[in-house]
Amino acid sequence: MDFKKSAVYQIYPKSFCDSNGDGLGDLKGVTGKLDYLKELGVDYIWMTPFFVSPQNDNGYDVEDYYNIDPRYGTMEDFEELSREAAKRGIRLMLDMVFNHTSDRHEWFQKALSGDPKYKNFYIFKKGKDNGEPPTNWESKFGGNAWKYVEKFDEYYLHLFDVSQPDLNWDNPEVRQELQKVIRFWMGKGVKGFRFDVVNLISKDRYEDDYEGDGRRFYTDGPRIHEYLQELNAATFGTDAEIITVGEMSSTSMENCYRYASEDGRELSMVFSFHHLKVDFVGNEKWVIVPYDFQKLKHILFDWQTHMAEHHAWNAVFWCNHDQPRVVSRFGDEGRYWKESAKMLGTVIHCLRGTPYIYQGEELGMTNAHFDQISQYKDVESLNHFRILQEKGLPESAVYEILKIHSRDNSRTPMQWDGGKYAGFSDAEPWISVNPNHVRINAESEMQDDDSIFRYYQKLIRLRKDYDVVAYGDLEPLDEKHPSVMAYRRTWKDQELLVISNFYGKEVIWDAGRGLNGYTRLLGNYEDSRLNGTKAELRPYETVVLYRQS
Ligand code: TEU
Repeated sequence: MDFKKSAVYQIYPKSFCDSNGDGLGDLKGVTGKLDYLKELGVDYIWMTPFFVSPQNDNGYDVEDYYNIDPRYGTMEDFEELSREAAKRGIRLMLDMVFNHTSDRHEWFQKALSGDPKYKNFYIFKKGKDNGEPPTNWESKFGGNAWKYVEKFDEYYLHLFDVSQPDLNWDNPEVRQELQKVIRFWMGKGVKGFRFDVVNLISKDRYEDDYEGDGRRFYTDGPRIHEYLQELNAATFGTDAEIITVGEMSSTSMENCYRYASEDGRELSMVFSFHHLKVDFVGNEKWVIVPYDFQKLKHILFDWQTHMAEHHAWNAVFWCNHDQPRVVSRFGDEGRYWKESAKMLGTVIHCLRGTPYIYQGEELGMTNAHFDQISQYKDVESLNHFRILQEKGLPESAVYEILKIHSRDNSRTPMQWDGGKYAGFSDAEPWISVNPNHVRINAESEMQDDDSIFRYYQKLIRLRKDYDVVAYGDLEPLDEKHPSVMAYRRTWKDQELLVISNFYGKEVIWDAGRGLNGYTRLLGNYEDSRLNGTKAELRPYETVVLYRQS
């Protein structure tokens, strides 16, 4: 399967579909929805971790890489899912969390018991003479990144939660153990792997960071390419059918040229996040500022053109289980809900790269807007609820921030129908259902020919039908325009024009060239108003034009 023509659908199993009435989604739930995914037209399903885990970070804290958490089902359930998916031409992509384990992992338990072999699986260091932790690095989830262990009078590093100790990749035994994990799942026929925060595995100097939170000392570290090439050669690199994607935290484009180079020595493609920080202040996410549209375009275009120049491949996306819902973020979840959801989908799906759809995005699911702390489940949100108040923010202001930035916004149950628990479960779900499920749900989307779901089907199809969508180069058009994002893709004799209005106001966009002679492939209004060199765009209007010379 050509990954350049494929679309990947991300499933957060805990929130997708509950088959056994315990309020938690599970593997059988996913199997039961394969026909839905086939109808959508996706080629791969990326499943976030369902391995044995205490679930402090919803499975990104792995206790056992070889077994399935009983809350999600059994190995038989996994095998059934894999078989049933294959019957429908869908492949599975598993999520490998290799930067850290759970503190309940056998390796860490042995480390804590004092076994030197396993202590060297993790990163233990002495504190400073003044009694402070080894460095001032901050955990991504808030607070210092080191935890003191009295027994050793040492600290261990945890870039994420305190229950997620970082593995020591400089130890070859760790690397070999992790290779075994990949080979095990390859043996089960898995044809895709996503590597969690994989550019953080090569730590460099353990020094205080006086300019930032420490990330420059552990991001895209000195041995990162060596480690990825080794992993590739020892595992998935032996099977040309396998596709891989690396989640690259605060990465640089120069490194991504190598991570995702077409030479195939490292990974097939990368997720980068710079375009999703345009509503932050620098790296600070816990603030409320309008998103910077110019910056958004600039970053997307920059990555598009430079990655192509360097023969490297992007994963293209707006949404995942860590991001707020895009229609609430860059669209209009109210009056122009449908138009803006379709426009945003169009922008991503017509870019150069493999598109990823996060569960519910194809229904136009919106942010949760929770306003009680009991509704929040995410460790990062719960930590910041406290941290922001300690900084002096009133509780009401903290809620306003969480409503915009919390990862729980994307983790509410999938909205299958308008029933009590949205058709997700018969029991009360682990996290509240968004009340708008009575209006926004798969059942009603499937019945409407003009729905967001039907539109996503077309977007996925476009990439398969038109080589220019899959392979074409990209050229930004009128880059500085205040409200329109436009680009041209070209491939051999094919040309595609994608013109999108990101705002709720009509605008006339001057293409500077004739718009005649193109066929309209897709748009989110009944027709398109093109006149000579001008496109008249209604609120959130998008249009995809095609021509073959
Ligand atoms: O996320 C990595 C990561 O750094 C961010 O997504 C982070 O959670 C967020 O931006 C902080 O504001 C990956 C997983 O996708 C995430 O779910 C895990 O919690 C994290 O790694 C740890 O494994």
